[in-house]
Amino acid sequence: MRKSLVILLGLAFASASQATTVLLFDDFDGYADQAAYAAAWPAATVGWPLSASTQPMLLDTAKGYSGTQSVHGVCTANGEFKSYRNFAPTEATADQPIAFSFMFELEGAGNRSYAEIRAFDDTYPAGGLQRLLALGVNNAPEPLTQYSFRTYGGGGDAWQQGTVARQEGWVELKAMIYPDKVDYFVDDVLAHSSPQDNVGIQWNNVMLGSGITSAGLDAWYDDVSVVQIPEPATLAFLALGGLFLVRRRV
Ligand SMILES: [Ca+2]
Repeated sequence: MRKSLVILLGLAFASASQATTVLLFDDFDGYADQAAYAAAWPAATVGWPLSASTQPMLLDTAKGYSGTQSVHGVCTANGEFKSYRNFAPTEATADQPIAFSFMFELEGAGNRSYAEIRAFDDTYPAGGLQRLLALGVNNAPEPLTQYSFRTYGGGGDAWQQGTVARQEGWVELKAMIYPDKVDYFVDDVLAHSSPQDNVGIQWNNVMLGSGITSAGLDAWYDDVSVVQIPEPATLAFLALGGLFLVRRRV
């Protein structure tokens, strides 16, 4: 039985690693210079009512949560500093939700710095926007002391301030996307939850930076990640399947 248990645990871990799909990950430590970064994360268009962005975010060696590099940018005027990257279109299901996360550090006072995950009905910049989730800080609603979350489309509740206060240093912001809701976390503490109908929605894009004036606030981004992960119930089912196989063989 003990041997079976060891094999079972092994199968469970194997199932977990096989079932987790990395859709996008970047620690920004592999780029030799700004041009190399900009080739992977081009400038993105800033939406209504603003004009097109003229430059991507800035690669910097001043600090990194991982390694020595991250990206940032202070927007002194609308239309500055916003980067995008596309990934394979993927739907969040009940068994396999999508986790979008990144490390985030605020520097100075102000608002409107965030990263987004989006779903377009074609590959950006083509296609229409279907869903948008933003995580960071925003200048509404009051109070402006919390990390902020925007849930756009599918019955989402727009910009809201979460329950976790802004703080100095790096924090992990994460959105867990399900077919019927989005849960937002700050360092794994649930900070907000919004309903959202995501059935049939294919997520396919990440945006770094707001691209709109931040009143001097700088924000740093590192370890940007989009993964599709199996829920514990799915893992348990896979583990039971593994146990069944083991028992058949002994
Ligand atoms: Ca890094």
